[in-house]
Amino acid sequence: MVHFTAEEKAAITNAWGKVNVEEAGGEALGRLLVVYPWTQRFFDNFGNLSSSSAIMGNPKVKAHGKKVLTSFGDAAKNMDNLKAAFAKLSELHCDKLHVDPENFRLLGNMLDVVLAHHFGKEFTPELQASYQKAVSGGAHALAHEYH
Ligand code: HNI
Repeated sequence: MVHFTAEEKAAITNAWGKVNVEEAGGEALGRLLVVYPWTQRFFDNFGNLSSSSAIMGNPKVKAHGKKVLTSFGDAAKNMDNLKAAFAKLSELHCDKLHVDPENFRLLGNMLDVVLAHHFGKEFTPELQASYQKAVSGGAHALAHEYH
């Protein structure tokens, strides 16, 4: 299980407070659908995904990205027990949605890109490393209830 030092927790929480979850969520999910187009098959009820501009401007992508990132942020308040924080969502993504957990890692990479854009020079290697740990911990926890 991932363990976070007090410094890492503080850095993550502090930086997260500056993230515009609505914007970053839509951007990260949009990028996932553009860069890894096979992930579009989970969202065939989202309407027009025919080009990168259609995807990035699609209101359903934005709304769903916000939902995903909001729940990610809520779980991040529970860094000492990500497994418990994500147990219900893990079951949902496994049993109902059948999302291959590899996709959590891909989305995490996209979030990394979005945060790097957003923070610029403030996204120091230390902060990025803390985030990567949080994202991979989250991805791991989300995959935990898979069977
Ligand atoms: Ni995910 C629904 C959280 C990654 C495909 N997802 C949700 C919901 C939350 C959520 C919250 C809404 C649940 C509800 O309605 O009760 N998803 C998360 C989190 C991550 C994640 C925290 C990773 C950080 N989901 C992914 C990925 C995919 C994905 C990587 C596919 C590539 N999720 C879905 C789909 C739905 C979904 C599909 C249902 C969408 C719909 O039709 O409403």
